[in-house]
Amino acid sequence: MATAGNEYTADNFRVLEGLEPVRVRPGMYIGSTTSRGLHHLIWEIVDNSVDEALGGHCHNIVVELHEDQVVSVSDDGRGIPVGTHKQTGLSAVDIVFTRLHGGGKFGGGGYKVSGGLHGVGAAVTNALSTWLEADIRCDGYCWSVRYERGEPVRPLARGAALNKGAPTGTTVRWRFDPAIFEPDARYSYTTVEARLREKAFLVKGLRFVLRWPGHAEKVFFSQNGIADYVKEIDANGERTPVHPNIVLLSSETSEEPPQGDAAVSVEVALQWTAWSGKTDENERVHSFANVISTVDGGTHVEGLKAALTSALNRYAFEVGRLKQDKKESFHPKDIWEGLTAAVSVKLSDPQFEGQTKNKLNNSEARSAVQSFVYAALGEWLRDKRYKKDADAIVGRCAEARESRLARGRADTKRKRGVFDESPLPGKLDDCLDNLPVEDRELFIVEGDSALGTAGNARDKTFQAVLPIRGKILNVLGASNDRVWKNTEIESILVAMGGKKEAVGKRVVASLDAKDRRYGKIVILTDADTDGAHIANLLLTMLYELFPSLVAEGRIFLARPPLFKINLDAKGERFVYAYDDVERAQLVKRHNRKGDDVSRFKGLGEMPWEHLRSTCFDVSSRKLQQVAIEDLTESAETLNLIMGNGPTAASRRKSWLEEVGLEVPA
Ligand code: TSJ
Repeated sequence: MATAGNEYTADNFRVLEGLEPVRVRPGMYIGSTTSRGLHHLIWEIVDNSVDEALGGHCHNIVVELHEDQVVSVSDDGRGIPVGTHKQTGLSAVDIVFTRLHGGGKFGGGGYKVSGGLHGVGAAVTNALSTWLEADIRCDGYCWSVRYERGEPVRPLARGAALNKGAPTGTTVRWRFDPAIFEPDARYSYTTVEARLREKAFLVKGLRFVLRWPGHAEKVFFSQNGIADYVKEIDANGERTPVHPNIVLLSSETSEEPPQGDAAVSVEVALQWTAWSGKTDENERVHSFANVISTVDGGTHVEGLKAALTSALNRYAFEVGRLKQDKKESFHPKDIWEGLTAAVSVKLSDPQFEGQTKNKLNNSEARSAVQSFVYAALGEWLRDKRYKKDADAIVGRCAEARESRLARGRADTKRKRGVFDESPLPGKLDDCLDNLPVEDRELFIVEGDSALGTAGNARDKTFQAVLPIRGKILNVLGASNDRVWKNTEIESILVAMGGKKEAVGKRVVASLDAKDRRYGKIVILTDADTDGAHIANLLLTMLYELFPSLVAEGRIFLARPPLFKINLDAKGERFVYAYDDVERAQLVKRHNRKGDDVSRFKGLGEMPWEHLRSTCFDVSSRKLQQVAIEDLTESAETLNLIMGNGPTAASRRKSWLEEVGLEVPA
């Protein structure tokens, strides 16, 4: 994607580091020295050719396994530049193969959009190979170079002249160093095949050829890009589409790269399928950033989820499938349930986070996907040609919604004996199961309407959400019988992994450490007086039922802000205020006017981005740990605070102030 006037020459390569660190710590660069790590040697080289293809300069890539585990990758691109770098006297080729961060991806010039782990790929493959050779066909000649264990042994040399009209391109061959890898590390046909297939779907018009001993030559080429990909995932998963036309939305309108720093190109393919009896959503939403698979999703997937929810809700209202006046709406779950999707973004500076760098972190990707998909899907749904598809899609979401509601009703209505093994409450929007209990968090949120916002704001990998309706029972003073008839208390108990136990004639809650389902319990209520009261009742209930959780410091209060004060006209810079006093102070301090302030009505109406950063995102939120002193030593004193009587009001006030809640009127 080098543009005119932005000539890409050897001088654009910046020189940083040598290769010793790669041989000393290969795991840092390729993840591991098992077969899995071995494949990185291929990916790093192939990604260079894919980048060339993304720029529109290459259309064919051949990957071949030869005798003795030698691999070659060949493309018909422009050829790695063979000129010499003025300052260092090194050829661009040497820099690509012997310097970390020496690729064209760094330091200006070169590609706007680029894949590859860190842009150090070719050097890493070279460092971990007993030998590596490159042939470069460009500038009328075939040039070649050879390295051994990363060191140049045959500097770049001009060879035979190319025939007139002969294609340009690059071929790289290497033998991995057995001293680096585990003794049984081997390349796998199926692994390479799957990767090339995936890449072909992501770069329309790019053709891969795979040659592998014992297998027929295979070609990967996709006419319809990720729409074909989605079709194939469903075919393999034996799922039945509920509409014939796959939704394909693409923001790429021309071959030209998008302009501007934050330009993000977005391509999305969507297909809803019938209920398969499984909720395997992780398998079904595939995401990519710069043609790199982001297995753990990230901002682009969050943007997609938010956009689908709002676009489909809006359309369902328009066509009368949901009744707005009855407060009917799709929960993100309803839309996700039957969905197979691929989302592919291309952006100029992808940030990957997490241990395995499999999650996209750029916030501009979230907003780009969200606004593009919201608009484009809205248009698609209203397009007469897709009327039948649109109806089927909304019908599928409505079906998911109805069955979710039915499950919820069945759950709360079911008359259960006190000692039944209770299934998890239907209202619980649980987190994924694969983390230690200590890392899991349960958010008890006020009101079903907050569920949607909280559902978007949380990180599903470790944050579960349980909505609680209305005023919760004040357990102090309530009879044992009444406590256990309360369905909200019951759901909290069950969600947390607790059980009911008979002690004499009373029923008490028990929560064995081994049954516990969450390490932290967070109470999240509206930032108003009602919310404070509900938080208060919940705390009392938790302390009464599970005193040890308070003692262990596992209970927290989240504080959603009440106001957002814009610091510029667009509201891109802003501060939060948590009460009227703070609002007034901040408005004054920042020299703002009253109309720079917006008030969040309740959790349900708050844009989820704000809820995320203040209450869910561990890097920015401020939770308040509830200490036992806050709750006083015993339920007796608590009773004083919660109960009636002459001093109750003032005690309640001082306690609430201490734990940072607003005082209920
Ligand atoms: F990994 C690798 F670097 F060794 C490698 C690079 C391996 C393979 C198989 C291909 C490639 C590669 C590099 N193919 N195509 C390119 N293109 C460039 O490096 C290139 C060519 C021309 C210009 C220009 O602006 O004129 C810029 C670049 C980055």
